[in-house]
Amino acid sequence: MDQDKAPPEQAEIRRLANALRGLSMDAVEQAKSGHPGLPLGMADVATVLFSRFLKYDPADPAWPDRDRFVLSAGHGSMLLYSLLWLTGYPGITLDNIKRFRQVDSPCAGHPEHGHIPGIETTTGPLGQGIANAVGMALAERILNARFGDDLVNHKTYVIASDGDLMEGISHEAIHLAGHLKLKNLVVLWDDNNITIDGALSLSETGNMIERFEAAGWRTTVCDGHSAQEVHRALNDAQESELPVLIACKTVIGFGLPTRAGTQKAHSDAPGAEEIAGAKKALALPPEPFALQDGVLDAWRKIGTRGKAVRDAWNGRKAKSDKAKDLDAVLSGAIPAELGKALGELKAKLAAEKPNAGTRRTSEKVLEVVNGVLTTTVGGSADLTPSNNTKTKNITDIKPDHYDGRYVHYGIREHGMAAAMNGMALHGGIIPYGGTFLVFSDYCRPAIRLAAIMGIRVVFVMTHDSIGVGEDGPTHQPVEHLAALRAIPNLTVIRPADAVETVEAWEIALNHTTGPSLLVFSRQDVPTIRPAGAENLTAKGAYEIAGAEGAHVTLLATGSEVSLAMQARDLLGKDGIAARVVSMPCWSLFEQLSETDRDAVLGKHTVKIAVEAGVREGWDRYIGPHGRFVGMHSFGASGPYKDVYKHFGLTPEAVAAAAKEALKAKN
Ligand SMILES: Cc1ncc(C[n+]2csc(CCOP(=O)(O)OP(=O)(O)O)c2C)c(N)n1
Ligand SMILES: [Mg+2]
Repeated sequence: MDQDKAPPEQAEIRRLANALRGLSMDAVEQAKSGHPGLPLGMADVATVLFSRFLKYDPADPAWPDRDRFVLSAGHGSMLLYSLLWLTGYPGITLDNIKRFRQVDSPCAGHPEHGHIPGIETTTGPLGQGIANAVGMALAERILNARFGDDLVNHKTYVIASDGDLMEGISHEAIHLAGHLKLKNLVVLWDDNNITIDGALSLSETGNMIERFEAAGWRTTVCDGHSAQEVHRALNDAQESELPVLIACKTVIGFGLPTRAGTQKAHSDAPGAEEIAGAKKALALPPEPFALQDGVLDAWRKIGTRGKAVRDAWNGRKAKSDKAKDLDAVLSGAIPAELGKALGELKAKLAAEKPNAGTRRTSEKVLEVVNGVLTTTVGGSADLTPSNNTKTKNITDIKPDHYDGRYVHYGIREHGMAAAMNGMALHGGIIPYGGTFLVFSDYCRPAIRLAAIMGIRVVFVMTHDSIGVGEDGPTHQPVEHLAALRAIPNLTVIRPADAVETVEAWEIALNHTTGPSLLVFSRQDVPTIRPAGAENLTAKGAYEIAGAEGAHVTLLATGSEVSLAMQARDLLGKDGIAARVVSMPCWSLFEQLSETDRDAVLGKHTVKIAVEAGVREGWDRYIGPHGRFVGMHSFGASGPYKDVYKHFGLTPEAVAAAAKEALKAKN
């Protein structure tokens, strides 16, 4: 913020920073676990940032035009908790800090979004935070293009450690940010030359500065313990046309008498002697959690410096004719109009009965979605024509041109998924992005974090089985559905046909407390579901074809529902009444009452599950007398119909399994 152009006094910054240091080391000591090294090392940098540059107001932590601060190196969580408490954020007390890392404290081992206002994202898995920040910075540019500098103009600051920048995801994130020229992104690298195993030289010889420059960043180096140098670097970053890396040369565990500068400072309680020595050196009171006189007041005053800026923003917003639109966009609300439009599409598709890959129907749905909503931002990790994620009514986002709604993420699945998380966290955007289901493994850590955080992100995963065909086992997911269903709070939906595809999108867009992962087929599937206003996919599972006096229930998902329908016909010809249950979403099904679940599953029938994936999870539904027809190995290369036959995924095999199960039971 420009009222703070004058460089700060070293002594004043150090005094403030030492409060962060004192709280951090005492909390770790008390918990007998945690990571003191980063908070002690980066305290001076963080103090300059929070006292001179960062735009925030603890009185309104969710103020939309605030700068975002991401502690990518989440192990240094005590730095963030100390900053939040000292600057006066609600939702955190000194008592919480004293109970750092205890189950009743919001001050968890690593920062968790939602625990305390001001924790912009959940970090800890190294590299995720910096990639989230790329998404936040991109979201800011997109909204800036729409609402202008008066309403949207803020920065995203990141503290990243050596580990953050060594992780592969950082490569994807850094290059994406450089390519897109995200000038409002500033990374403060804790350049301390230490990781857990010891000196960085054990595992790294590359030149980080050159690496960032090669990716299109502006770089600078500063002494992370010099208030003036940090101030100069941050000041220079303000008007950059490129994303900025500031290498902050620091001493890990700054102040600890014997551990400073060594890997011993990274984690663990330093012990009474180290702490006593550090407190003496830093002129801190010896008692645990005690602060120097006047320091809390000074920090609280710092916490009020954003108020005037926020007031000015509120003033501009009050006068703006875009205010209403901005509020609507930031609310994340889905207009009722969408339900109507999707209902019409559903009726149309049910009447037309397309024989098409669900990925193709998904594009049709998206065409409607992107026409009604203005907040969806799509993308793909270089599989746009295969994922069918780009619709004709949206245009590309390009460097310096952020008024589009489609991101070419490049072949960067992990970076894409984490950037989508960042966009969702920023607010004002509903991100969706695609790749092949088999490469969900490349996104998995970010998907998991989206689920932990409970944010609305839509992962589009096409080419969902051996139905991929000729590309062979490397491209044919078999274990992925099971692996993704195992992630708590992730809504995995594998629609059977065009009608369920519409319903799946409707669920995903309206689901605001967690990510959804939509699984679409490459190969054509017939439309089975008749028209009907009710979203049956939202039940998780339902009877799609009944049978009078059924002895057998065929449970299937996705493309195997039509296979089960054919098996049902075969069984019918042999006088065996079989019903078919489509199970597009297990986690939604689990939310039904036991009675409803029993009714859908057909409690007294023999159950046969059919899915072109591994068996894991299905036993819960088929019970001891059931059979599973699916994959028991990786797939194979060949035309997809031949591959299905090769692995015994045929209507005949399903019918035979049903007969065998019936015989064994009777
Ligand atoms: C993806 C991931 N791998 C491993 C870890 C465990 N871990 C935590 S910090 C760290 C590296 C420590 O070095 P650095 O990032 O430089 O942090 P510093 O010790 O300087 O604070 C590791 C391997 C992790 N948190 N995330
Ligand atoms: Mg380090």
